[in-house]
Amino acid sequence: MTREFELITHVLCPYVQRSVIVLSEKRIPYRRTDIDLANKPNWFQEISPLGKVPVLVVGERQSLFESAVICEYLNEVTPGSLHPEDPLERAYHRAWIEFGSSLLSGIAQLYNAPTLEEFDASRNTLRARFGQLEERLGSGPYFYGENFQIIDAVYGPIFRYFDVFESALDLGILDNVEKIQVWRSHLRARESVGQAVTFDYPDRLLDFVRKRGSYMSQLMACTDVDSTVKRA
Ligand SMILES: N[C@@H](CCC(=O)N[C@@H](CS)C(=O)NCC(=O)O)C(=O)O
Repeated sequence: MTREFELITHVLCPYVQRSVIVLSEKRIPYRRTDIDLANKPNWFQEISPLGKVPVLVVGERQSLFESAVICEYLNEVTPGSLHPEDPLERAYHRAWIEFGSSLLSGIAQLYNAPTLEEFDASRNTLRARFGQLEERLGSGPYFYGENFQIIDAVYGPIFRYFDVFESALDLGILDNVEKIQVWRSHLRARESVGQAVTFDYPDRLLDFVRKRGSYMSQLMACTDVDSTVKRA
């Protein structure tokens, strides 16, 4: 493969993590450039029509945006596939990848919710959504059995939010979803998933949430002392 890849990223972005995981699973060499989303460089505005990361710069020619598109492209231009062969199965995976994006929106609603009522509503919606997902899961260890697929690259970063949040708070969102818990633990142990973030990601994420000025920020402030002890 002669193409050169550069991935434009942000340290906390779960959509970036998907692309990083696929790059890693397919052993594709690339350069990573982190940007500050609060202070986007001019060159970034030119290559990202929606002003969002990730963006994959391919050679000198073209930039791709939208993480799902980036993952599919990377999968197609390298040997082997991280998608099922059967078109219907593949479409099914794409549908549940989209579901994963809606879970990410739900997680953002949770940590941004300004009041207890809105926080509870977001929590209940997430609980119900994970319940729907649980019903679709087989015997694992991954979504599609033994083979790690793009869909696993999508859910690894979703479950990572809960690894971090649960180190500080008892959210009770994933309490009664046993198959998800098994899937989650396999994804947590997967090298590509673990290495998609920096070692200080948990602290950065907790710090980010604490500064939202949201209901969850307040909850975290209340448990700060406990969680410091718990995580020490
Ligand atoms: N649908 C997009 C979503 C990407 C996205 O929302 N990225 C966020 C960071 S996680 C972003 O760049 N937001 C722009 C901003 O914060 O200004 C994708 O899958 O790539």
